[in-house]
Amino acid sequence: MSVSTRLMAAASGAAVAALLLSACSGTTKSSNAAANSAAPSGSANANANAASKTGLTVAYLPKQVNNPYFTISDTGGQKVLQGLGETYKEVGTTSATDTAGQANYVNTLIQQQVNAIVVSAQDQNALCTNLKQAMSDKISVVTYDSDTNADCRNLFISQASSEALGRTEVDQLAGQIGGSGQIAILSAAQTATNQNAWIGFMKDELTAKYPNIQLVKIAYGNDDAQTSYQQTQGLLQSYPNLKGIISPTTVGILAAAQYLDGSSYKGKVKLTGLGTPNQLRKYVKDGTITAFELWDPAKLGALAAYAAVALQSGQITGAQGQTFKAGDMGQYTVGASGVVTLGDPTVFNAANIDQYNF
Ligand code: RAM
Repeated sequence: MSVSTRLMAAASGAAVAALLLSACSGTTKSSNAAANSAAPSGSANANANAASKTGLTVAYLPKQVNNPYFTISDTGGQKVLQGLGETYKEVGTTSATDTAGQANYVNTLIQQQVNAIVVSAQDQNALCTNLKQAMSDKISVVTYDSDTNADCRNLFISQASSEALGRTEVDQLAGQIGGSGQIAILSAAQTATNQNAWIGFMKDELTAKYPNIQLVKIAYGNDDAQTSYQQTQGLLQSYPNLKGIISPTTVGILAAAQYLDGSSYKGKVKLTGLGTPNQLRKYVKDGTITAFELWDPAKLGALAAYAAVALQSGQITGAQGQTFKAGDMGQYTVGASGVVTLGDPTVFNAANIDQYNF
């Protein structure tokens, strides 16, 4: 089923089942040298049948630690790691725009000689020097959720195709506003690799398919609830004819929903984007939001954990075509540029949202 077909089905409320595409602080390690000895990340040779190592320390460094989305994703990673006999830890900044802070955390993890770093980058370039140092120290570097430049990590665990996410969000909103009028985007941080990739495809989709829709502004709420709320308010004040907002961030869409819900724009200005079902259920039920989408963050964190262990165990090195097992999630293949894709996102609406609990 094509992306546009899927979205038309979503807009009409029909064929919901067809949309449910399968997506669906620890301690410092003590035996780094032993754990690293047979698993040179980045080398050409992988042994898919090598035994998985135990006793590894895998550190998660999300964009920000106080964001419920990352609590879900990292808890997913923690469960996998504990089940495999590894040690999990999570560190990170409370702000999603503290790139210097994120780089400092990488340095600390290098000093602690963790075996792997799983990181959602606040900025595509800012961590590169530090992450390259980590890799040269034989620490496996797995980006998840938000990538760095490809040469700064071993693998990127991507939540879904960036192109599909960007285009489907535009198609969602276009269907809801009747294909014409002014729209805005409420994003996260201006440097966020993932949001910027999605926005690039949103622009493409608008140009290709919707000549009567004008993107009047991209606002940045920095994945901060208050800033996102104020930016939403500002959009409505500056553009009184605004028909809709796309917010491709769980923090942004929640803040925008809260603002719209308490305003005279509720139900009139359409809102879609990426959010968690538990945070947005109320707004779907009261008519503030018709439909939005997301992947299961816990599965994203879990897949990153399996990938980190596979790298450290020498089962993969990050080269295209290599495969690794991800427990009951099945087998995954490394794609071009070291990207492993989790799957297709799910579109949530009034008909299916109660089936999800995250
Ligand atoms: C926020 C973050 C994260 C993004 C989700 C959709 O929690 O910006 O990086 O993937 O939204």
